[in-house]
Amino acid sequence: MLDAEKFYTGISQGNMDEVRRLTQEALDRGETAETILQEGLLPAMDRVGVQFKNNEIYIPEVLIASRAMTAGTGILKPILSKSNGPKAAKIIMGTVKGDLHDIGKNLVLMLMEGSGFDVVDLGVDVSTEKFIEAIKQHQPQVVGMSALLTTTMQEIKNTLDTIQEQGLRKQTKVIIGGAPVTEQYAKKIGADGFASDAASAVDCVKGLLGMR
Ligand code: B12
Repeated sequence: MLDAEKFYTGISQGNMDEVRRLTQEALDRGETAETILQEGLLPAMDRVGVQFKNNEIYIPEVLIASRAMTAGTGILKPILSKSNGPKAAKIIMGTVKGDLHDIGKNLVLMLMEGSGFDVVDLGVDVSTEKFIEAIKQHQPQVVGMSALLTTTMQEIKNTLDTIQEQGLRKQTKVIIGGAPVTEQYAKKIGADGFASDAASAVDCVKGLLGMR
């Protein structure tokens, strides 16, 4: 059993060493990386998110909590992104312009990599121009865009429209996600796929590429 409370304490206090230790200890006990993520790290970050929303904590606390979260996911990365066999397809992904949130995007990329995809991480605050340039350079089968702010969601549409205008949609499927993004929004702007979490994102891409 995972002690979710300990993960919460470590993350909320920004204690990177403690979160690394708890993560490693759970792995050593035989817990799977998925369980540690779903029952330890993610619920802790959710609680931090609620406190942030309620103005009980502020940006500096959220920032140190997200660093501690990343310390934990860093331990899981080699496991989540380990895959055998040939690369399935190429996927590039970035967080849209004006948006610096990357924990969710990074998780999606880790699981994609672990499912055999060749991944290219464009980072955060990625402009439409940078997405277009990267599509031309890498020729990916899938482009992923992440947005965590209602104010930056519009950037997804702007970039999608430009990808369309430049005739790059024929070769590239576009999937989108992030806390404020919904299936309905994805449909409205004409994206090929949406997923609310990293595991569903892998399923969504496999479906789009006819791999299921
Ligand atoms: C951590 C955090 C931060 C950190 C980010 C650190 C980092 N390296 O990412 C810091 C402190 C920098 C930050 C800053 C800000 N933040 Co902030 N932040 C959060 C917080 C608490 C957690 C986000 C997170 O990492 N969640 C965990 C991950 C795993 O979940 P996720 O991102 O949703 O990703 C999953 C899915 O959405 C999906 N997914 C994600 N991307 C993609 C992409 C694709 C293609 C697919 C298919 C799926 C997918 O899969 C992921 C894995 O399961 C949220 C609260 C919340 N509950 O979301 C607020 C939140 C997103 N932030 C918020 C705000 C307002 C801000 C600031 C504007 C605050 C300010 N006043 O300055 C700034 C903006 C900075 C900027 N320009 O981006 C608001 C947004 C409100 C809104 N609706 O617009 C939130 C919702 C908090 C709140 N309730 O008020 N933040």
